[in-house]
Amino acid sequence: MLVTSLPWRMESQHERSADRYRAGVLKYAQMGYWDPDYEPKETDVLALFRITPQEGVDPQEAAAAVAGESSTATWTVVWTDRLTAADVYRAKAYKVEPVPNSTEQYFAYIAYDIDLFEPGSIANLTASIIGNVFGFKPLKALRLEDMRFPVAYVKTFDGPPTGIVVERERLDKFGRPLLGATTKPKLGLSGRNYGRVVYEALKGGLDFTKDDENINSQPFMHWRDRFGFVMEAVNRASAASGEVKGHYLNVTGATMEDVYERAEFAKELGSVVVMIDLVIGYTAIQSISKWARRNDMLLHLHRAGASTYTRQKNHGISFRVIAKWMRLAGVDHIHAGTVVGKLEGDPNTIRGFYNILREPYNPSDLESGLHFDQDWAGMRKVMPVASGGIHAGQMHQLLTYLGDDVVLQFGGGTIGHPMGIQAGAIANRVALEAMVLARNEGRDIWNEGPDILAAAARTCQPLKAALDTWGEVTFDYTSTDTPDFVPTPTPA
Ligand code: RUB
Repeated sequence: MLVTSLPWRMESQHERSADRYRAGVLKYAQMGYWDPDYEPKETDVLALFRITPQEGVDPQEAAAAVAGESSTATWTVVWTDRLTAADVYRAKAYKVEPVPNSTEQYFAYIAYDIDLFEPGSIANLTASIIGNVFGFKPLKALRLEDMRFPVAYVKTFDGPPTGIVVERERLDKFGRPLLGATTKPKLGLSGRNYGRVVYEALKGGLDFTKDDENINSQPFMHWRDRFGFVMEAVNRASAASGEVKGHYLNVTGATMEDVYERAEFAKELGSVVVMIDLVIGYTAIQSISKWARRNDMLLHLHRAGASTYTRQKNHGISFRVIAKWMRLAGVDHIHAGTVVGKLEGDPNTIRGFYNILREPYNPSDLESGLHFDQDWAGMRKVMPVASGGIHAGQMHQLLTYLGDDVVLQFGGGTIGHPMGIQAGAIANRVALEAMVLARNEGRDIWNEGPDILAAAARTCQPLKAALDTWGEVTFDYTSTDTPDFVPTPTPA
């Protein structure tokens, strides 16, 4: 028996057993990937998976397999484990429990030693945690529900280049949500017409306008044309209103060279913000984040593509994990849901996302889907962006659900206004200011919201027209991505 005085080389029971390293196939649990006695260390990275084992597969073995395949294991015993600190490097599934109200799903808790991960690299983290394991045959489905990052690991990332506090200082805007609009139609406008839309929306009272996720450099409008006309519009609207304004110039491109070239041009033109799409990938996001930090630029992230793997509860990755990765990777804005708009958004689940982005510390809170305590160790905060099918008539709900540190972004709800784009922006600004004032005066905006809006509309024709057009529009569908732990209502 190999004995050494170094604790990391202490041999476990698994290693001591004569059969452990005999060539052939062992269960993952027997290889040491299931350890119900393991107590996670403060420095461990923790992951919670929702596993759906195939019929006849024991849940603990399935959890062990996930731990194995997302850390050091393969399907058969390899003697080369013994050349490593295998007991340390082996991830440990340490708890498995049935998912409430489900007969076939289980929550599997897995601990990973911090040394398994390259410091400051989302690409490296994800290559382990979501690398191979999602295609593993003994599982019908697998979802990464949540992660806990130890402070020692959090500190290896720079986080958001700007953060909420500094963003507000740069913009000189406090005490209310920021307002934005996505330029519509999504595709097809020429540079000059695009600039007109931006000018009207900003002049009417919005703080930001935004490129859509799929606007890059198409034949109808090359990126340089767009950037030039947009910045002319931003500058004119700022001069006319006396406010700092911005337009998220989407610098997404086919290569990193394109991304940098576009970002540099945005900077030369004096933009305060650039935008990227999630689809550019984690390494590209971290690269442009470092660029944004060096250049005092806000970095807006549109989560294009995320719903393909975040929405369904049985397989994929919860958006709460993407939100954590993106805070570490370092973005200043991220789309995180509206609750009331056209896109997926259970109120409790969205609250969890917003807390991840905005709080210095997240205590575990099962009702909002937060399974672990997460200490952000002073990392800057990300401004969530609420966007997708929202309009002025929902202002009381938006303010109640989402609070002040958020960008409320009305695309169709600005540009589709019957009196024009500027009127659409005025309607949103007046609705917001009326609602913030009412809240600050102590009124119950949840219940009195429609009256507060109606009163403001009596002296604001654009708001009246917005309410007449969209006031009744709702998107009442059952949410897909809901928390598993919600309180049982107590009978009265
Ligand atoms: C907004 C829009 C955005 C979505 C993306 O347009 O289409 O791309 O916000 O979704 P509109 P999410 O305001 O006209 O609906 O923000 O949830 O990622």
